[in-house]
Amino acid sequence: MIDKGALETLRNRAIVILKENDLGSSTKPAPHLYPHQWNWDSAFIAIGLSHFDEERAQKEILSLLRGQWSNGMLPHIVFNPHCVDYHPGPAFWDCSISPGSPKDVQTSGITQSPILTFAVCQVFENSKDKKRAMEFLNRVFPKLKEYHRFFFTHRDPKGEGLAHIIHPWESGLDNSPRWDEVLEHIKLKWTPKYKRVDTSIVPANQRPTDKEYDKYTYLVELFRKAKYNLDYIRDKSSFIIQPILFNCLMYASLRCLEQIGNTLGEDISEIKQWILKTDNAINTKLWDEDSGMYGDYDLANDRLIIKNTIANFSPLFAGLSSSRVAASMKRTLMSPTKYWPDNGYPLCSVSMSEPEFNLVRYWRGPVWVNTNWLMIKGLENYGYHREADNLTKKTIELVLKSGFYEYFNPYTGEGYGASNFSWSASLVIDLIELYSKNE
Ligand code: 9WN
Repeated sequence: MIDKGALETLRNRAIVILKENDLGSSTKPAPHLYPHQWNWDSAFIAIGLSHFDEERAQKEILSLLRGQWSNGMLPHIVFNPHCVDYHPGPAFWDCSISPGSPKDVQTSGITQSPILTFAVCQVFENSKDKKRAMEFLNRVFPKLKEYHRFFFTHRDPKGEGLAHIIHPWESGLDNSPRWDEVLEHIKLKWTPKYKRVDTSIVPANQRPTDKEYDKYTYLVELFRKAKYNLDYIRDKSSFIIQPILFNCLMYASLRCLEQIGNTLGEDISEIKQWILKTDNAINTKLWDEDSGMYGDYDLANDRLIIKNTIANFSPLFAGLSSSRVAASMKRTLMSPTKYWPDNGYPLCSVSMSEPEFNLVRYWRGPVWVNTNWLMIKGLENYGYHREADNLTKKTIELVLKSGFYEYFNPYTGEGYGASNFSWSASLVIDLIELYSKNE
């Protein structure tokens, strides 16, 4: 059992970090490395904020919604006008060339894994002032519905119930080995011109490689040339993927959108149809019976990508797997040769059994607090309370030992990437709440 005093000190420290990273109505993910507002970060951050400042949690979400495009898309970054040294910044994205971009705020031209509506539900549930929270729901519901409609209208041209992404940054798991082969196949028709800022803040061996950054930047240049026209991009680009994690978060968010609609007495028939379609598609198109694993569908090359990484287990979070499959996923997550190293810290972001497994490099092996949090919720969904408690405890112990880092070495617990990372702070607040209830 973790000492109560230690938990309280940790919680207070987490609150201080969120206050230090507060930009007024949004929170930067980290002091230097990420000086703007990010989409799924703000969703995770709002969940933590809702435990001690529900008004500020609502503000976080409203701030992100300011960046909504006319087609419903919520961008992956809403830029902070006071910060100029980030690549790629607003001038590089140059989103004003698209008639659909918002006029009064600058944003990136892509989206990110959709956990926002799930976060809105959590913020509502945790609120004490229900009258104010109902007003908040009323205000955000139409925007959230447009946001979800965007995926079905613009990211699912064949009406399969699965959304596709057009850039690794949209996944949030940027340099995951899941897309190595797809990126390898992208031949650069010109050399992208840019200067990396990230590797002057964080050691280069903890970040994506220059080769990967060339591809990331090249894709942004391609989108800019296409004036962010999604039909054109789908036609010209070879990075068009239907990821399991993205779609599971979308599904969980849709369930919450349905719940919000019910609470407000809104018509939810369209939302119900979206839910049904996505549920079927995840368990057919993204499931591989031979390997017993979920995967990402590579639309450009018409094949299912099977790689043993943490994303595969996101159907637990969405509650989309049968209990047989959930039991097998739980065993894999607990395995000391895959995700839960003996005498180390769970969960590796890539299975130790994969050749690409790396202890330090970003999304290629290190432990992340947000993916642990997703898995804790997923294990809870299937009644694996003991395992969920154990993972909660291990995650809190990791942060107690090393601090609120962005990611951690699964063998030693050493912290990597940005320090004082906002979602590590906010989700630890949520986990402490859970842990204290269960003890
Ligand atoms: C690019 C902000 C974001 C997270 C992503 C994480 C990282 C950016 C980067 O930081 O991505 O969007 O510069 O590497 O991969 O999940 O949202 O914390």
